Amino acid sequence: MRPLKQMTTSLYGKFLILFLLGIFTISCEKEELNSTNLETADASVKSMNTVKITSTGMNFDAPDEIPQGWTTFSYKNKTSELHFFILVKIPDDKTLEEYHQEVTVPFNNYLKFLRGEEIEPEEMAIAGWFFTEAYNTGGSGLIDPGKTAVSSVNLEPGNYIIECYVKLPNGDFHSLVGMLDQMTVTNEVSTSKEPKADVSIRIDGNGLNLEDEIKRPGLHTFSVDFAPGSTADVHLVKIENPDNANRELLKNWIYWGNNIGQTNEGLMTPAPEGFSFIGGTQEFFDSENDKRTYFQAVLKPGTYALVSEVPYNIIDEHYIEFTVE
Ligand SMILES: [Cu+2]
Repeated sequence: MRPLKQMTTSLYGKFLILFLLGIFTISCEKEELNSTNLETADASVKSMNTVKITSTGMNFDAPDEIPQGWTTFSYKNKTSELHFFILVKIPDDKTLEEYHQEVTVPFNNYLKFLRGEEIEPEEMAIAGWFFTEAYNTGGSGLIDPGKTAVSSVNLEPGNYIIECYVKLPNGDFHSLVGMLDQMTVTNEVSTSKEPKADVSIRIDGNGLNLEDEIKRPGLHTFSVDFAPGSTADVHLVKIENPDNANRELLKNWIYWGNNIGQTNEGLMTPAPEGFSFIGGTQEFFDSENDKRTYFQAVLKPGTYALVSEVPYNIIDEHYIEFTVE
């Protein structure tokens, strides 16, 4: 969920549609690789400083409190559906219930409105504080059922929401039906160190830039630098049959606001076939400073794409393929 300040600092925030309609004014340090056959870093991160998050259904099982500083999240998707998690830093006095009632429910109603349902304006009035006082601070990329996504972020003390907004086949956000949790980052300082990367990605006004060649299979740690104001994230996708794959299906599906009300609506499951989602990182938004996150993945020989959740009209600047030999 992208706050207004992101939209005002970027011409194409993830929530540009909301802005245009203007109806919301009311408002790892130590990893072990068990097997080179692993598609992701499943079970590869065994560190005392790793924070585990697990989904067993439409839920998040996460700690209530973690220390501040560098944190590596191991997000295990033990469901039969595709998910991700995003961390949203919210004001200290806001509760999980308030976020649900004042952000998740009206946002979900807004989607229904865009699909042509009759919704009263007050039913889709997202709270103003969400646009001015909440911002995204990392999380995982999309991760397939049975897989684990590993991502790292440097967190400040505060009040955080954990959320997934993939959509059910009926159009409802996963966050509406339980994929919403709250976590406090305390003043205690994590002993974790910043990860070391072997692949660098940068996201800026030119899009998604891959700054290193990736050729060898095995475990890789990706750093992702976000230029000030950047709202694009990174998802790592394996293209199972590169000669036949329909990339257009993926490029249309990857953004929540694409094709609303149509059969190929963005982020609505099932995802297009032929693509395996194996992690990545959500963006860390800052209007003034560069921010960096990390993610890990185990690559096998094959063709992969790095792609951001951005509207279709700018997807080509946010889409890069590479081949592991
Ligand atoms: Cu989900």
